[in-house]
Amino acid sequence: MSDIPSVETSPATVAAEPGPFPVPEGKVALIVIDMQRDFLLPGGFGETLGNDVSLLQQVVPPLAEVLAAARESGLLVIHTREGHLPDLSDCPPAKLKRGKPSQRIGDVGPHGRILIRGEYGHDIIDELAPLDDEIVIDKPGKGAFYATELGTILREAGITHLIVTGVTTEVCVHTTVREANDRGYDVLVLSDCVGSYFPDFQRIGLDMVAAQGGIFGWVADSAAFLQALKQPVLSA
Ligand code: TIU
Repeated sequence: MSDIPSVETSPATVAAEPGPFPVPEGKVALIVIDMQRDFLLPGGFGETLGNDVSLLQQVVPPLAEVLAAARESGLLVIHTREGHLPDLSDCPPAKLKRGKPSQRIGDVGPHGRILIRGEYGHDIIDELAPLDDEIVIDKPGKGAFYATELGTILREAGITHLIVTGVTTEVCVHTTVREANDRGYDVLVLSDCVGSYFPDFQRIGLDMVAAQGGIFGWVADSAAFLQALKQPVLSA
């Protein structure tokens, strides 16, 4: 046993609901979910489902700021894209037929074949384009863990805490948050960096995460997260 006392450090914390969310050094990843042209631009998948895609634009400026700060702080940054192989072999028939969209997955739209990997519309918007060394996960489902390498990547990187952003709040963000929570991750959703085509779902979707003492995770706005990234790591 050494006589030298070990130095304990306490991580920075984000002021969040239902309580402070720790940001332990080297254990936090930023996940940016499905900020694809197909969901944000007119003529994409989101619009074919009958949605007003302009509602999602407000997410872009705060998320761009969070992305820049995460890169500067050295957080692991992971982007996801929802979509399918050109032959649709990874698209369940039920998903293909669901709803009454004006065009279906795989049909040709103004941004290429809708929700198909490799097409212009499937890729991430220019404002949030991944850097060459950042991870991009292609997922066939709404959740980022289902049928992807995300769990392995996080485990191998020693990640325990996730900052979740992207679209849409009640669909791919919620599904991913629930998947992560069941796998033992602590998850913080940034309220102004997630967006929905439905204002009521946005509000209630966020409430659902942090209700019951944080049944799925924590919620804070981007200002609180950016503030925490500036906090020094304190020695106890
Ligand atoms: N329709 C809708 O709100 N969302 C999706 O289909 N996918 C994602 O949320 N990414």
